[in-house]
Amino acid sequence: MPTSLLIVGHANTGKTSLIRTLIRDHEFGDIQNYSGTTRHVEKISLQLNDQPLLDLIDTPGFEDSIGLWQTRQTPDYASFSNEQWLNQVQQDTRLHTDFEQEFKILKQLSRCDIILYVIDIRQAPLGKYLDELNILACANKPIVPILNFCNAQDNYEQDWKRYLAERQLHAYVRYDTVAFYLADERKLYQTLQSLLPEQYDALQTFIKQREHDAELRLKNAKRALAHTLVQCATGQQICQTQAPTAEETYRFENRIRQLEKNFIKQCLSLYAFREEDVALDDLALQEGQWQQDLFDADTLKSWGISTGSSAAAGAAIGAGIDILTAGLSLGAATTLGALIGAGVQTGRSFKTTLMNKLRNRSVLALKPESLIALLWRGTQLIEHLHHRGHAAQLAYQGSDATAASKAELARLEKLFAKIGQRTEWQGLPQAPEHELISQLQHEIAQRLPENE
Ligand SMILES: Nc1nc2c(ncn2[C@@H]2O[C@H](COP(=O)(O)OP(=O)(O)OP(=O)(O)O)[C@@H](O)[C@H]2O)c(=O)[nH]1
Ligand SMILES: [Mg+2]
Repeated sequence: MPTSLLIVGHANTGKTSLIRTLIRDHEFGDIQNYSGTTRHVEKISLQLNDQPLLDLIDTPGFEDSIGLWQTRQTPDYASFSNEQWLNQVQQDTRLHTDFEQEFKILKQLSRCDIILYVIDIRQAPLGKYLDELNILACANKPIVPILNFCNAQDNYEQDWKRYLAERQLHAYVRYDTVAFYLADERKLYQTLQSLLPEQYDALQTFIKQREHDAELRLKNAKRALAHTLVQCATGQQICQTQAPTAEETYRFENRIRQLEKNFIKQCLSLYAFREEDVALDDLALQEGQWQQDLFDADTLKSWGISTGSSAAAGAAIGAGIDILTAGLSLGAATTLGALIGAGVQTGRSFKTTLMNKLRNRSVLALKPESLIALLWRGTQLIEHLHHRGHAAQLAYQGSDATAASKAELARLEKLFAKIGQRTEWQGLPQAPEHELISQLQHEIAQRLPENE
């Protein structure tokens, strides 16, 4: 039998949000920034090995706990025990209209195993909340207070803790359903473990599984980013003219943006979010962020041909096929082969053909600066999704915080320049095993915190 957790609290404290975050599903229930959103009791289960382990029961919020608790003091119920009052008051048809929502909660109280009392700690512990706890205590069930909105700057956390301690409620859990932390969730399940000794092992397995799932999501997201960066870095586009046409440039830019969009889609799917949860502007690509001239000294340098000037570069190419092929990585040689529409060959005819072809061609390739921007955008997105609760309602629009040292920038530029030469990695289904890829993975990992 699954353990049944009754999620209760004042209206609008985040009860439905808590359930969405725990089940990692934004479809559950309805969430609004006003009271009285949930009007009916609704149940959903957290599973372990395809079996329900914990039933989460959402309830409408308390609206008039003060009025309801006053009935406890009336002569009708004076001689009753708390539990008797709880059962009898629900039968009183005169009260049904006044306490319609409260009675839905009371009905569940006798059926549940543990009560999770959700508190909006931006509110001080006032009388109405205290009466909610008085009412809940009548059920003689364990109560776990959830201090929700714990990331809100102005809050009454200390007051609530003091007040809860006075009621012997020491095992509270801090939470924020919008900014999610695995450690908060773990604390919740550990608290349940202490209350449910017979479920200890199952809950332990469940905690481990949640941690493992989170680790896997992070690992796969990092891997997808590395793959995307490699595809962006190595995706050179050969143009039919000396300077790329507007159409060729558009096609190139579009391809890069599409690669980033695919990465975002992969992450959304990994973290079970919807497309509307992320609203990132298109990557800004301005002219000059890619290399256009084959005789550009930098372009040739990145292909392993060292020259003093563009003119010298042209001369260097003309100087002999040996210089060209000797200095080239396999990737660059493949690109040259593709340029002349043939495989990589040697010999005089190749040199002549190559010279003629190169003079009338250009190559579009993303520059390291743009790849660094892609790396930052990617790691920021992963970090956001890793900590995004499924109750969050605002779309992620990116972040500007990209503090990087000069040394880091130089290191990344160098790394991307090297990866860019590996055009043989273009189109591979995943980044290959290689020292450069390990370095890239290390750079990504450095910008992302450990799984927490
Ligand atoms: N920033 C922040 N917002 C939250 C948090 N929890 C809930 N909210 C917001 O608070 C509002 C109310 O959340 P709900 O989950 O609908 O609250 P509820 O307790 O189920 O409300 P009722 O069903 O009306 O009783 C929504 O706008 C949520 O986005 C939180 O931890 N942090
Ligand atoms: Mg609700």
